[in-house]
Amino acid sequence: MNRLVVGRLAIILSIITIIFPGACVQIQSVEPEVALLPSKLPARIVFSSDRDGNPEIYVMNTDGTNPTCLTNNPANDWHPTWSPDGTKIVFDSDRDADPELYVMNADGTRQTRLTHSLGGDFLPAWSPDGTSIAFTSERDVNPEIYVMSILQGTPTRLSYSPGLDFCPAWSPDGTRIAFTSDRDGNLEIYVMNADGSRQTNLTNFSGSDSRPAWSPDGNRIVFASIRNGKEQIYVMNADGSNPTRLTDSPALDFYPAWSVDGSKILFVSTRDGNPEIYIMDADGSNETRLTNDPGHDEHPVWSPGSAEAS
Ligand SMILES: [Ca+2]
Ligand SMILES: [Ca+2]
Ligand SMILES: [Ca+2]
Ligand SMILES: [Ca+2]
Repeated sequence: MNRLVVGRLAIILSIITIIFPGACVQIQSVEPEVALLPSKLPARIVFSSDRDGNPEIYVMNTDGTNPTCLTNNPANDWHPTWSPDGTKIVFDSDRDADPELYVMNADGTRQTRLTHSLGGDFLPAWSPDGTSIAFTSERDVNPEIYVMSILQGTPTRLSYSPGLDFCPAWSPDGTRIAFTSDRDGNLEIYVMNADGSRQTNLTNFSGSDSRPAWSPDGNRIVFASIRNGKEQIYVMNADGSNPTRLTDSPALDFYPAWSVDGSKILFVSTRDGNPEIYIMDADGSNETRLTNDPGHDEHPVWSPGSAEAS
């Protein structure tokens, strides 16, 4: 499914380039409302699903029960993730023409647009200290990684490669950002300092490697890779060493994400006919399906602050 993201980026890139050459950028500042204390809220999984006709943002309990729709918009509402205190969800939506970032309370109220760029803005990731949101944008034509201050709303461009640069993921200490880039010929996992310096690749395989996510202790990165013929879930040390395959399904496995205590990994798989969300132990054992509907259930992210299922 990372390939679908890339395809989507490429398609929108073409459209934006044709319609909005030299597109200007205007950013709306955001009220700083994120508390930095650990969440006392029960653990939830946020995800996107088109089970009701078009992509919307949902939350469910960590055992898959009580799925609840938070958005109700004919547009594509995608790529949700949590604020560090679990009280807010940031996501992207094309409800106002091209994809922009939006934030809402964790119950779906107060949906507020964050970006006003004429290029698509995608795949947000909230910094661990709550002050910034990293994201992917086509505002400068080519997909690049940006980081935007919550206080000032001013984005800073972090990548400058002619290839695809997307899917930023913060290290738990906030000092580094992992991301995906094809700057060296095919999709690899890269890491950089949070200011964009020292961009280096962690993977170097001919197949696509994408969608990095740091373990809560910062020691490992889980990712999706096609290095063995079909997309599966892998984990490696944070320095790129010891890549290890975790899933071996007959279908595609992608979009991995850690539980807040690092003991579990969420992922999406098509093994049962359409994209569903699964959970497994961090060593790849005990794979369990959490969703069961004909729609595309994707982008699962575990809420911060609580390890217990509600
Ligand atoms: Ca929608
Ligand atoms: Ca680029
Ligand atoms: Ca690769
Ligand atoms: Ca499904």
